[in-house]
Amino acid sequence: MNVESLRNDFPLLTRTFHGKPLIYLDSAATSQKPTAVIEAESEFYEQKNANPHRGVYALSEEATEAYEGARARVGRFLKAASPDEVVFVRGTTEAINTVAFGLGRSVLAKGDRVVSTVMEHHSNIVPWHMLRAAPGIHLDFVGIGDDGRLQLDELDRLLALKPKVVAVTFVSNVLGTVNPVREIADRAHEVGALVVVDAAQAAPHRPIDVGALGADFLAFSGHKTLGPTGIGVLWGRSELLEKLPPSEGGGEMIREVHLDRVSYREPPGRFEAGTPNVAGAIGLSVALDYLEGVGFEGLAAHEKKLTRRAYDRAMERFSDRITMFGPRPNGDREAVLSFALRGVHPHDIASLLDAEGIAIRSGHHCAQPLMERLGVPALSRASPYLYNTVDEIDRLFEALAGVEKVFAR
Ligand code: C6P
Repeated sequence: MNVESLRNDFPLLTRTFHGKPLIYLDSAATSQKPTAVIEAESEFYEQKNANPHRGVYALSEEATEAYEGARARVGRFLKAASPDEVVFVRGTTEAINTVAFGLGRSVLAKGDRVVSTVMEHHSNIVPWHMLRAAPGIHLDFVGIGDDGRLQLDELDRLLALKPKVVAVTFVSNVLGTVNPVREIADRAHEVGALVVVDAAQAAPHRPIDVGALGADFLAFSGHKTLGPTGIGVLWGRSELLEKLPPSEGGGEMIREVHLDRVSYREPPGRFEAGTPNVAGAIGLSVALDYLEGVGFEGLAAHEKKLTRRAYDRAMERFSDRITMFGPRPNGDREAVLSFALRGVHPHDIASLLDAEGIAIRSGHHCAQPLMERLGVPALSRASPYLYNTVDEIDRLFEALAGVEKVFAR
């Protein structure tokens, strides 16, 4: 993987802020986009724009073909049994809401249990929370150990209560922990639970094989995976999607509408009410081409190197004045680097780094239960990706040393 030449594919990385070249370290929030993705979106609008599935004229048929081609591309990315298992949605949030509310109106009844974990993003907690009111489910959470990994013995204890659903993130957006999804799915299936996997932070970094993972439903967002905003994917096993009631009603998702009754199309159309984000779907398919063209093996090696460098620099410069969260750098983890610097609030860190052209995120990272578990109000988070260099990691830690000095005065 040649990072220097690959950076030329990302026009935004040439920007400067406050007179300094941008060092973008917030890819877990959203990735930057390669020119190929940006051009694919504008090419759709310049050449193919029409409402898919509606017109019988040639232009609409081209739009339909491009949209369905994108679906097939995503299907191959996920190693889905069929493109019909791929539902286009706005992002991970909409995907999990679609599953939660669909199950809430079909599989789940009052008193049923759903198991999630304390390391989830709010989008894999709040929809389930909402089902506490109706149909009236119980929600249980698997905790984490001090090593930032799920306590699987606790999962076993909760599985003994026979939950109907286990909803788990593949990779934590705060800790970088990679959860053993296959093992969790096997244990969940033994008690008959459905397994919902949040792959928002996994899809950008590792190949996904939904069958090998043992998932029943899986969600990811295009914008974290080099693709456009406003497009994401809900994948579901065919026989489960067929039984899932839609959460939204409207155009194109129906088979027949009468004044006294309505029937729905087969999946995936049933879950795509209204005019879809065709340009976004095409952009996403090109993003996946780009990502697979780079190659996940090279990407993993590069991210490992950046993670290792960050830990080394953190220890050299700050020793026990810095706390790095999540599993140790040599284990199976992603390059999501959350940290706390003694005596400095994360928001001050992010603001002072911004003055150096460095973009990191600070806050609760939409994971308040995890912040509570870690005993912190907020954290700083640097999340490098394929276009970041070792030099940028060094500059992050140099700038952090400057921040520390400001607060030592
Ligand atoms: N995390 C972050 O900075 P949406 O917003 O729907 O594309 O993705 C939601 C989501 C779901 N699950 C996980 C694990 C996530 O990390 C995210 C988004 C961003 O960490 C924005 S809060």
